[in-house]
Amino acid sequence: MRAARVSDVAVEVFRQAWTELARGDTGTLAETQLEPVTDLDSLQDLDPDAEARALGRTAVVKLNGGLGTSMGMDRAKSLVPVREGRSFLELTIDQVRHARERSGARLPLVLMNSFRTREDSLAVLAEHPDLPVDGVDADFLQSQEPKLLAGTLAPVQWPADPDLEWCPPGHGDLYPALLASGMLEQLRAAGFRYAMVSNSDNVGAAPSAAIADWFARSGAPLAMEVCRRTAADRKGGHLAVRRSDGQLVLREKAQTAPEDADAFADVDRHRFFNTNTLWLDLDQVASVLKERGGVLGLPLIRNEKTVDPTDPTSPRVVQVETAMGSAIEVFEGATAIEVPRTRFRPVKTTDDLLLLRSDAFELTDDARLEPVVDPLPLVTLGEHYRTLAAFECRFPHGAPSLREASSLTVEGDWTFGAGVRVVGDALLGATPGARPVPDDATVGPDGVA
Ligand code: UPG
Repeated sequence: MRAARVSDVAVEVFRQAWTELARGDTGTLAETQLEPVTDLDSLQDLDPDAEARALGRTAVVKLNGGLGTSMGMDRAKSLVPVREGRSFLELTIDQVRHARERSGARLPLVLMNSFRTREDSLAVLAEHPDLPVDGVDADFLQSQEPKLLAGTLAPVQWPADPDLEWCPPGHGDLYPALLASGMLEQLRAAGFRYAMVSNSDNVGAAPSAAIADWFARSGAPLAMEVCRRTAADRKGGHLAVRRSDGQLVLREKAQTAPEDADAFADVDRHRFFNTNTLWLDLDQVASVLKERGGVLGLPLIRNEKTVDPTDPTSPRVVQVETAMGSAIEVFEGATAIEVPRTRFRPVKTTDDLLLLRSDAFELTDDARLEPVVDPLPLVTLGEHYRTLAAFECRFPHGAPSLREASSLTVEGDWTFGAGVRVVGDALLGATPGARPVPDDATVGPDGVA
């Protein structure tokens, strides 16, 4: 097995997780233990011209350790071009720059990288010499942990590619990695009291003076940005109140017992889901982490995969992960704020990417992507478009116009020409082989017109 350098804190976190896994702990949260969350502060009620004092003490942290595996990628998803040739990471850089100009805040941009994403991402940051802030590094590295054989929970051996014996431990690693890397102390020593942490593919999570001001006034150690759930969000984790002590908790689908499946999916009862944008008070986080030796004991997520994700016949392994948002149950007094959907624009699939690249969105001067139609069309691309590479080949001229579409469903293998317009509930049916959508064609309910 390839040796890896891992901090003492990370070893301890992994040791405890392994013990729980071996005991078969499930970390289920029963509906009977929970109350719904009914009343939250809302960004809409805050003063949009809030003072920028708290933002001036805030660092922007992007979770950048994951590979875009859901889109068949083996590098950081944040490097995918989204608009006008600019990647998620470049849009983030522009957002930070704009917020600095508007507010005068120093706003360092710090990436949490994994060993697989570091080099490429730092190369992009290096192209922006105005970006670094004195005394703050551009990134810190998250830990890595052994993949475990599904039968025995022993570390897997994979001499064909020893790098594949290791994986990142999920974004819940943020806390031990902030501590072990020294980034937590570095930020505090440079005068930063708060951090806004978000997914690197969420271009909606721009720096906000109003939320920073609200968070500083709340005195809470941690706040989660949540959105109102709709029927389409039934799968995502939801916020709830723990009956025993009134603490906010996050319940993910994996933590729901089968008999509670209906309650979990009830978006009128459990009305808010986690956008995975968190605000942290670094002083309070530091004191809790130090008290607990860096081990927060976050609920485990057990992921079963094959050691080589591209080879379904390779041995089955377990990857133990934790989620950053589940720390809401650990920090006493943690809170949440309701934000509009504009702060949540995730790209989990090529369907999401096509929509963001299309004229259904406009790039604003401050590098946010705003929808120009309501509701947005529902895009469902079939299996031919699942990986980023396959998707790019089939849209060589960029996205078609989706402004006049209610939905676009593509069942067959269609390659789009230039200037294509999609209207109404458009359908491109199954095809025996590859088919073109000609330049300047209109696609509607009856296919290509
Ligand atoms: N990431 C890391 N390190 C890891 C794993 C992931 O930095 O070890 C990053 C990844 O690059 C991405 C972010 O974390 O930027 C989120 O990861 P992703 O796999 O895209 O999201 P999920 O873990 O599926 O879901 C998270 C929350 C969930 C929330 C959702 C919103 O756990 O509660 O609803 O984000 O998109």
